[in-house]
Amino acid sequence: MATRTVQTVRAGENNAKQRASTSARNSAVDTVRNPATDLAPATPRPASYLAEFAADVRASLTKQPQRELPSKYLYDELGSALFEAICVLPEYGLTRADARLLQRHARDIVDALDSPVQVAELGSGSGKKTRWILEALARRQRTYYYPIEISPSALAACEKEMGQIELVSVVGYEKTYLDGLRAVATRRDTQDNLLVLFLGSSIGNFDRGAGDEFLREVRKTLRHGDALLLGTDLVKDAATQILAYDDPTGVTAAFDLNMLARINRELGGNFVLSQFRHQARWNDAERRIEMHLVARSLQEILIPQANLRITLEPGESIWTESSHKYVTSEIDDMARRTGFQCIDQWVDAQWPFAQNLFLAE
Ligand code: AVJ
Repeated sequence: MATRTVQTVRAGENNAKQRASTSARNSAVDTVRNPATDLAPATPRPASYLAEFAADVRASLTKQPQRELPSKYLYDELGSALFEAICVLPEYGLTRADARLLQRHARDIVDALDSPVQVAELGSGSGKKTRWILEALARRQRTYYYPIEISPSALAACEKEMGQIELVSVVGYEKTYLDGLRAVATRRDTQDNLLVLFLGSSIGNFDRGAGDEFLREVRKTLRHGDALLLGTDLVKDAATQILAYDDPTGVTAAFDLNMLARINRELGGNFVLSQFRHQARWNDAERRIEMHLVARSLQEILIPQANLRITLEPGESIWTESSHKYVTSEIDDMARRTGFQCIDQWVDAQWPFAQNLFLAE
């Protein structure tokens, strides 16, 4: 059937017409059986990727008084798979609330926008919950869907799933949020409106100031009449929030610890994972959950490919992620400060989470 299209634009590629060839790459014979390198990415990384990873690791791990690692590096192939598992944890209600709101209000959301609408998604992951929006739009027009995702495995899964929907054409961008969005914005037809999806409260990874700055950058790529659907997890009681980021089965701990394992695999690091403990902290002043990896004993860390040697004291932590939480009343202001108007908001009844529809002013 000629109604289905799936394409991929890899980092560093500009040819949007190139067909997805993930399966061909994956089936290439891998002769390396070293457990550390067996997990190397199946799709080629841009040449600059390792140098940038090394520089980021070096800069963040040497920060004082609090050492850090950038949360975007949680999402390699294993990290993305562990995140998918987090999303089905009973304690992590966020993803289900997000999906419920999309399922229930897809029609209201798309009805607020003038046809024709093309859809871009920042950090699509596997894209499962986006189906409701795409189906609602495809009922009235052929719909172009541009998932923007840095994890090749997540992007491939997303393209496969969403490419099945009648009257939906998928062009994946293996790029960072803003690079991807700029590429999509240049490609779209002049008469088309763009709906940008930023779901799952991924905005929460940014400090509040940086979040504003990011939304302003998103706004710059848009035109009047375009829209942004922003998912925001809302403040709830501290115990519920901590359990959501430190579940009893240890999936979130594995997700967090995998960042150290990734540094060992890709940069030759010597982290001993059993000597680190995952911890979730609620920071009330900043209204955010922080994930930390706490050294159980003195650790001499060597990361040759980042040209780094550090000593971690017993009890010293590496801060790996922040998840900011919001109150519904702050969202209007956030929109106004960043060049949008919040025209609608839907809140889940079971798990406090809001879907916010912003129009580009
Ligand atoms: C994908 C960034 C929204 O902060 O809730 C889940 C990531 N980290 N459990 C979040 C995450 C630990 C998630 N975001």
